Amino acid sequence: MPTNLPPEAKDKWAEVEATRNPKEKLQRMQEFLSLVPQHKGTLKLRGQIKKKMAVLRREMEERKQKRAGSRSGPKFFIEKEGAAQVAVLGVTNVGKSCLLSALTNANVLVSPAPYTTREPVPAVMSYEDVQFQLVEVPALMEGSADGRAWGLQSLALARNADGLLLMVDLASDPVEQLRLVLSELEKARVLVSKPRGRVDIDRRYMGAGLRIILMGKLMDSTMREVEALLRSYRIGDALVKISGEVTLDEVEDAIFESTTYRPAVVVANKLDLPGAMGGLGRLEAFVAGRMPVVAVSCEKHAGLERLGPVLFSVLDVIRVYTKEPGAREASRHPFTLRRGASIADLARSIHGEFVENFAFAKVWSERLVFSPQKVGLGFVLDDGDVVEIHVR
Ligand SMILES: Nc1nc2c(ncn2[C@@H]2O[C@H](COP(=O)(O)OP(=O)(O)OP(=O)(O)O)[C@@H](O)[C@H]2O)c(=O)[nH]1
Ligand SMILES: [Mg+2]
Repeated sequence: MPTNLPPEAKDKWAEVEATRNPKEKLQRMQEFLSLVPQHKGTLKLRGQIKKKMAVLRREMEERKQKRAGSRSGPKFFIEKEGAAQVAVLGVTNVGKSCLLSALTNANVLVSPAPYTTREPVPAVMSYEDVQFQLVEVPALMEGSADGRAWGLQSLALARNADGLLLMVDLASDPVEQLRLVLSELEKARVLVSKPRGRVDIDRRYMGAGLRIILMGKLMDSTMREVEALLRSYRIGDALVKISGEVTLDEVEDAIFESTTYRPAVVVANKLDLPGAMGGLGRLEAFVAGRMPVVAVSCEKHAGLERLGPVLFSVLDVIRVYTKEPGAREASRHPFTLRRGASIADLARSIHGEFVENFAFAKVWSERLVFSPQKVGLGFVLDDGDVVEIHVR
């Protein structure tokens, strides 16, 4: 539904974007909200802005605490490690800690009391020669996305992760639990199904001009209308990339906040409890193939062996083995990259100098007609490739 904002509101949003000082920004956002008409078409937008304001308020508070020298509560940012960071999400008591304790050597407290885990817990899970970092995220609940309890920080963790494990308890209405988690994620602009299209608005310095690159298809508008919409929000200096299938509403959404896509796997836990099989049937019907569903019992260590391969495939991880020029065999420890990575990405993850002084690379692979093949930085790698990099 279109928002049809009055011009004053659009002008005000341009002011919000131009304001750096958090306190003033908050003030302008409040003014913006008062200019947004209260009808169904603006419901989502108003929610979004309120959330942004809540985030800003919390950031200001944290900064204040830091300045005052007090320990500013639990640490919610987790440095990435391994091939990918995977956030373990769910309502309370579904067995998130139990999963970590079954798969990793993390020191976590598993307990029937609700809301036991109150800060994120990182741990490393190995699958063949790949390491995934699992992060137990403090439980989500109704209202997390509106700032209830530690909800905003938990959702920020999900947004920052490379993939998600959405965990439910098969013995207590798993469909309702999953619905809640998906709805809080959606409010935080995190999608678990690949969107049909995407809009990236990269704001540029004054005078840069407005450039729109259409790599996909506009479903209900013309380029001229897209440009008019952007200009009505005073966006005159930006690089806008549109890929896939995109509607005009989605362009407008992107002006306020971008949506991110995170691949997800549903972990259906407590398969050992009575009634779990019925729950699993209803859950699978609800998910309807949108994401893989892995049924497990963390307590009985059952079904867990499927998680590694499923994560490997949804996260599109590939393993590449490097070889020193002249050596007879490749290193047994692979570099892990995401699908689509090129020789340049590999070179960068070994050492920055490898890109600067790159001469050529040789690749051994069964998918090539001849091995080794001499390739350049742009060559796209695949799982199992053996690569030898030559520098000048
Ligand atoms: N029967 C059964 N109980 C389980 C299983 N996994 C976890 N539990 C129990 O469920 C309760 C909650 O487990 P936790 O791992 O602490 O759950 P959590 O999701 O980390 O919960 P919070 O951190 O409190 O939000 C504990 O009493 C566990 O023993 C399982 O596979 N089967
Ligand atoms: Mg826990």
